[in-house]
Amino acid sequence: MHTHKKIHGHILFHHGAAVIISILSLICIYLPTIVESVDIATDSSSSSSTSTKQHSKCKNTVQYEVVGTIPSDENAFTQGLTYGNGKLYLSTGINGHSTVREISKMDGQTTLDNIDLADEYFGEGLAFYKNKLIQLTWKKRTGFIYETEPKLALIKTFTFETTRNEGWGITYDESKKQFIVSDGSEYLHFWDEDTLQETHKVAVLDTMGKVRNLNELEYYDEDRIMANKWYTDLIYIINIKSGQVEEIIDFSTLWPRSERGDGADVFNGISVYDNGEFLVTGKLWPLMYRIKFI
Ligand SMILES: [Ca+2]
Repeated sequence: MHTHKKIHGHILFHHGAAVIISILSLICIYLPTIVESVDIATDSSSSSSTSTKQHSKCKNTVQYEVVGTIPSDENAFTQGLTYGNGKLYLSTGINGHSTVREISKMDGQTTLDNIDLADEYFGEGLAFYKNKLIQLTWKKRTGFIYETEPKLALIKTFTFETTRNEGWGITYDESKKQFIVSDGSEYLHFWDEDTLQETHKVAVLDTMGKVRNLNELEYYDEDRIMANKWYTDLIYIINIKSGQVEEIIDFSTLWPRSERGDGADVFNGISVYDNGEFLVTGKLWPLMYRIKFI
């Protein structure tokens, strides 16, 4: 679920560890029971989401380091983060607060351009492609396409269907001229770039079975995407042909939950950035983190 936190006014905790270089090894990740207990996928065709099973992944190959931070708007309920043509774009959620905006790539608190969504829409995933942006909304089966030059402007409204008929994350796969869409179910949905129609969908599986609640997405390479898993501090690297989870990267020490206070919501938001870096952040977080995989 996306709405259990309200927009907050202030975060009390100083982000003291932000500039410390952090190198984390991925060993085997065992999610605590509490993480699985909040899994909200409701597809009654499977009971896999309701167990207290432990996920494990032991490839032990992906590490990251924090190479810097960028201030972020701590009132932004980050649902989509994307980068293109040297510009950084953000989609925010919550009815009445949803936006698509260009933010300064040096200071995410500075909004350079902004469009408010109508109150009925809850903004979700966002992806840059061909100097345009595509934005999903959560439950209205509605998406928007914007031109980005010379400024943000709505050029198309479209409707869509997914397994759960929700919009969560979206990313663009230029190599195949397609969008990849998550909706909280275990499926990745593949949409033709031009028609915005689904061409196929692929179930995401790890060693324990179906993986649900994949939230913000980011293209990784021709074979793989990255996904925040909702309500965890994990990023999954997923093979888009097989649906297999190839890696799970643990970001739980990036900004530990014990330091976040009541204002900040969950880890969410991934985007490519300059110089082979990625940006990661969370909903209502005061910082974005520049990271490199090593
Ligand atoms: Ca993204």
